[in-house]
This record gives sequence, structure tokens and C-alpha cells, in this order.
Amino acid sequence: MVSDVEMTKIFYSKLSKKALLIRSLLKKPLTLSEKILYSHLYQSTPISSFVRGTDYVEFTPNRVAMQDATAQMALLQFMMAGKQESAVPASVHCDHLVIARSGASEDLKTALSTNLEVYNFLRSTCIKYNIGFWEPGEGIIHQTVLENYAFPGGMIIGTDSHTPTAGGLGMLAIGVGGADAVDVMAGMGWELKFPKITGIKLTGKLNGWTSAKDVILKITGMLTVKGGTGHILEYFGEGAESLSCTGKATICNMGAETGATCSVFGFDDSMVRYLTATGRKETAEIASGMKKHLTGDSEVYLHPEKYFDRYLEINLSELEPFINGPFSPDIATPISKMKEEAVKNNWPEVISAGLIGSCTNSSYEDISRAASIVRDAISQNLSPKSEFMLNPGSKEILLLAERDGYIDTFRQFNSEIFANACGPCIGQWDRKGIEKNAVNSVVHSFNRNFASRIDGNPNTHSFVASPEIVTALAISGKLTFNPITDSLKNSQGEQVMLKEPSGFELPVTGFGRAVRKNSKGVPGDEKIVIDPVSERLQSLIPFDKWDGQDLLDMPLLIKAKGKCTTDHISMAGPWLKYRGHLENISNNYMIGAVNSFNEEVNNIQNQLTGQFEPVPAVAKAYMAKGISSVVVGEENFGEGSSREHAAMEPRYLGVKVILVKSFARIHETNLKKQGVLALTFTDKDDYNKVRDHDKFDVVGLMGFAPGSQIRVVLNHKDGTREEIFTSHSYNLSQIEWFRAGSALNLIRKLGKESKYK
Ligand code: MIC
Ligand code: SF4
Repeated sequence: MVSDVEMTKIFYSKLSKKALLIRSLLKKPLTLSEKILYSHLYQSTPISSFVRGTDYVEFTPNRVAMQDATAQMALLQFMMAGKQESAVPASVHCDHLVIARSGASEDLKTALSTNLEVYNFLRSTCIKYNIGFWEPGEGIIHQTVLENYAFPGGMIIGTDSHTPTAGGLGMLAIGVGGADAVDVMAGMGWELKFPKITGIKLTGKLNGWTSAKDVILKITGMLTVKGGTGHILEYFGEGAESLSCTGKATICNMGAETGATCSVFGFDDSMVRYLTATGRKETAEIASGMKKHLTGDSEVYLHPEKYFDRYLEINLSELEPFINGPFSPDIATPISKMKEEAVKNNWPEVISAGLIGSCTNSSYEDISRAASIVRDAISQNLSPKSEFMLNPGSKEILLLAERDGYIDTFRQFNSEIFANACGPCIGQWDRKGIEKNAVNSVVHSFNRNFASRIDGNPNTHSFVASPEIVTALAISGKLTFNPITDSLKNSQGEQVMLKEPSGFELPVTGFGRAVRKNSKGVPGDEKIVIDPVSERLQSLIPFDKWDGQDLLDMPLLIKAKGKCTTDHISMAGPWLKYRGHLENISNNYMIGAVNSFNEEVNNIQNQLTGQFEPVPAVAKAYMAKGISSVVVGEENFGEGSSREHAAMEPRYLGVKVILVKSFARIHETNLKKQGVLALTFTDKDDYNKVRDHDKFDVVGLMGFAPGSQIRVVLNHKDGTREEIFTSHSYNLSQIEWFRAGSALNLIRKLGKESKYK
């Protein structure tokens, strides 16, 4: 395997030739997304023009990134693929498993001891397979990738839904499940339905209290949590060029909240500045020399409506700060309307905590701007009414913030500085000082705010805003405070206004450290230890292949009502510790989902006994008797995370079919890869026909073919039967995954036949 630097150079050295070829084939002006997609086709795929939104295409990404909570399952699967090393540069980042409790240094020490077994497993697996390993405390995957690995025009996949962050540096960066990472690390093509492309023109310039975060908060409100599905969001225009590279990265990061495949910006000066500041001047120079291949054609940007599948325009000069939430990132309220909306919806007005940082908003610019508000507040004798916390995105940023005095500023405000890790953003927050299940509001600069996510409390109303607005709201202590129009009473009893934030795009004296540290092994005989009695790690046993028969007499496990994200399907927080142990983590299956028959969470009827029990208990009771079952859900099922546990758990528990109104992209692929039949109601109203106690027959599976409809019979308890039709999006090779029992079974089989050795 070549080194990162070599890989980037080789990539650029071939780009002009590839670009010529693509142009001669497509014979039309090209978007940046198309340029990157077509220049990453899997070698053996013949070059042809693909139909966006229809054709499945195999790609060859330049690299793979994994974070500790998903890497465990990805690497457990990779170990079964029988390879010597990863075929492309790859890295693992220890960020999700650190619990935020008493501040960075204590918390890191605790993490190192409580997660020792998992870190040792990850480290030794990385050494064995020649994968970069970033120790806990080094930073959150997406910031580390942006600072070290991302490059304009490249393609990366990552086992985390916010992988698109690297789009801020002109890369197509796509979130996937671990099984997809295995494909790429095994040297196979990586399959994706050729995305549609939404063009988003940014005009004007940000000013005053608005920041890049507000661009994506507004867009998430416009597109909703499913409006981006199947699309790449491609940004352009003078407004796009006026944004910093890290601001662009924030916008790309949170594009995941619209369901978009990824988001991307064309190469510009902000990227040159960022690459140079982060010690990659050479990449900046090479990329500058081939700028025309690293951005969309001017004809496309002049007549966007002709070349994009959908087109939006946002004027940054007129943009207002937004506060999104609670419970969903697409409930977007402009700050000027918050007073009215909060009263109307009975949202708790007092803010108990304000948190900034995370992988979304922890750039030097974010931190310096938030610190400027704190400094102003201190100079005006204001102190924060809410708790105020920071979790920096990377060690690099923390060191710079310390060096340049920002951390001192936050400390003067009594702010807690957590480790450079995900922490509260993923429920790894041992929250104190608030009663259990108290109704309260928090505001943070993270990206997701699903119920219970941040602190496990379903009554915490969590709102998303820019770091600047979070800081201002934490000072005022009120959700309804608008720093643009409202004043605050200081300790002298005077009414004062906060000054508009100001900061630095990049540290004036540079990042200081040219190359970041990660340990990388020499592939070989490194011993990987999995204790057979471990509670945290468990070797995988291949799933059974399909027996060629129709699936009959399967009881309904749960008919889920309303929003069912991956957090509802496989909760995070305390459950993160079981991410390497399929059997143990399966005890959280669907414990957050609402049972449509009694509107209760984690309380469903066991068809064998008639008793009401938690979902995993019923699933296990069926599994113990060798009974397969079915799960039913509504729209955008599995939205949110890339965690494939949400697909492996049902597979392990004997759930054969997931039948829903619609799926989120990554979750649907994860289900297909793990051999669970992912079906959608052809007529969405048929969801209403599913009754408590139904038994399902899925018939005609021998004729399972791309585009076919699959007949499902609902056998009701009263002896009546209803037949409905279901649809699917499987192509031929995905049907093979189903037949083989999982995509991995197929890799193993093909490996044995030595086709991919
Ligand atoms: C998230 O933000 O939801 C996570 C936690 O980073 C997940 C990954 C995981 O569940 O491990 C994601 O975004 O994919
Ligand atoms: Fe971590 Fe939160 Fe970013 Fe996910 S969104 S990678 S949990 S910081």
C-alpha cells in the first residue's frame, strides 16, 4: 500500500488525463460532483455515462476512515475477509468512547483504563493490517481527517455519517457502514447509486452574528431530514468562496442531517490557506495548478437550473442566525421568531447548559469567535447564567486555543473543557446537577438533537445553533434571547448589549506542527486478542445463507410509530461500550422506538405468551424458538448514524424483514449488506393494515429480481388475511448478498475462490 502523500501525488498526476477522457465521454459541462465521481470509477468498470438516481456504480475511494465505536465491527468483519492488509490508506480514530465527566485530563485517564481492551484490540488490528491509529485524545475523526488527510478532488468513505465534513476541502466524503469499509479495504469496488445533484448557490457575505452554521441550519429546515436523500449538495457562487474552509466543512458536516449522500465545495483560496496552515503546502500548490478539474465548469454555475437536478439559492447577506430543534435538526427557527415559537410550543425558556465544539464546529475560527463574545461579556461585567462547556474537535485545535489564550478566556467563565472527543454529542456525558428526567433546554453547536441523545433524558429539549449563538444564549440563560436586539443586565445593574463576534479564520502564526502523530504498523503477525469471555468484544460468526424458501409465518416484532432513527434502533450513550460485541449490544434493539399499538417505548406484546415485554426480550424469545420475525416502520427509517449495529442486531436476533414506508440511505445499505430483507410499502397506506399479532408471509422470493414487487401476506389474529405489495431497491449483486446471507459471506466465498486475492 502506498503512503498518503504518494497516493495524493499519484492521484493528481493522473487527473488531467482522466478529466480529458471523462469530458470526451460525457460531452457536456460538468458539475464538480460528476468530475469527482467519474474520476473514481472502479478500474474494471467500463466508463460510460450513468443515470443519476438510477444506476448503481462501483467506485474506488482513495481512503477509508473509521471511528472507534464503528471500527470495532468494521475490523471484526475485515478480519473475516482473509486479507493481509488494507488495500487503501485507512485510519482509526479513538473519539466516541471517552465519557465527559470531570474535564479532559481526568476523563482521558478514565477512558484509557475502562476501554483498555477495546483500544488494545483496535491498535493491534491497525498494526496488523497497516492502518493508521489515532489514540484517544488526539481528536474527533472528522476534524483529524480534515486537518491531515482530506484533499481537493479526492474521495473518502468513513464509518460515520458525518464523514462529509471533508467536503469543506473539496473532497467527496461519504458516510457508510463498516461492511462498505471492508469492501474498500479488501480492494473491491465500492457500490453507490449514482447520486442526483442539488446545486446550492451562495451569494452575498456573512455578517454580524451569522456564521456558516446558519447556512446549513437554514438548509436543513428547507430540505427536512429526508430532503437530501440520494443527492450530493454542491455549493458554489461568490458567497461560497467568501467562506473559510472550516466554515465550509461545518456546512458539509451537517448536510448529513438532510439525508444527503454528501456535500462539496469547489477548490478555492480558502482551501489553499487551510492546506498551507495545516502543513500541506505542496498539496495546495499541486491542486492550484489543476483548479479547473477541482471545481464545477463555469457554464454549470452560470446556468445551474440546466445541470443540477434541483437548485437553491441563499443570500448570505440576508441570512439570520437560526436555532434548530428541539428533537429534530430540521425544526429551524430564525432567532427573531424564537420568542413567539418558544411560547407557542411551550419550550422550556431557561437554558440549563450551553455546549460548543464537537466535530461540527470546533475550528480555530469558531473558537476564536466564541471567545470574543466571552471576552466582551467579561469586560461588560456579565457572567453566564447557564453552564458553559467546550469539547474541542482535535488536539491541534486545543493546543492552539491554549497557546492563543482562548482556553484561559473560557476558564474565566468557569467553563468545563472536555476531552477532544465526541463526549456529550453522543450521550457520553455524565451530566450532573440536574434531576433525572427533568424538563429542561440545552443549546449546543453539535449537529444532532434527537430525543435522549445528549444526556439520555427524553425531557431534555436540545437545540442546535452556531457556537456564537450558543455562547450568547448561555450568557443570557434564555432560549428567547436575541443578541442582535436584546440587552442584558450586568452585575452593576446596567443594561448592556453584547458586541458582534469577531475572530480569525486561521491562527496568524500557523498551526505550529506540520505533521500530526498517528501510529501506523508494519503489516504482519501482530497478535489480535479477543478474550472469549469478554463483555466488550466478540468474534463474529458468519450469518446463515438464505435457504432458498419463502419466508413464512413470521410474527410481527414491533410496528414502530413515527420517527425511528438509528438512535431509537440501537441507542448510543451507555451502549457504546458494547459496539464490539454483537450479542450484548443486541440487548438494546429498538428500545427507543414507539410501539404504534400502545404508544409506549420498549413495551411490546410477545405473541407466544401474550405478555408485554421489552423489545429485545421478545426478540430473544422468538430467536430461542427458531422463529424469524418482522419489523415495521414509517418514513426515513434509520435516519442518522452510520452504525451498522442497527442492521446487525436484527439480523442476529432473527428479524428477517424490515418493512417501512421509506429508508435512510446508509441504514438501507447496511440492512442489505447484513442479509436482512429491506422492503418498502408500495402503497404507504398499507402500513395501516398491519395489526398487532400479525404473522407475515413473504412469498415468491425465488423471483426476487431488480425492480420486482414482492408479495406479502398479513395473517391477522382473527383468521382473515390481507395481501399487500412491497417494493425494494436491490440490484443484482445486492440480491446475491441476500442469497449468501450477507455481503461479507460473498467476499469470503470469492476470496476462497481466490478471485480477489
Ligand atoms: C453520530 O453522530 O450519531 C455518531 C455517533 O457519530 C454516528 C456513529 C456511531 O453511531 O458510532 C454517526 O454519525 O454515524
Ligand atoms: Fe462525534 Fe457527534 Fe461528530 Fe458524531 S456528530 S462524530 S458523535 S462529535
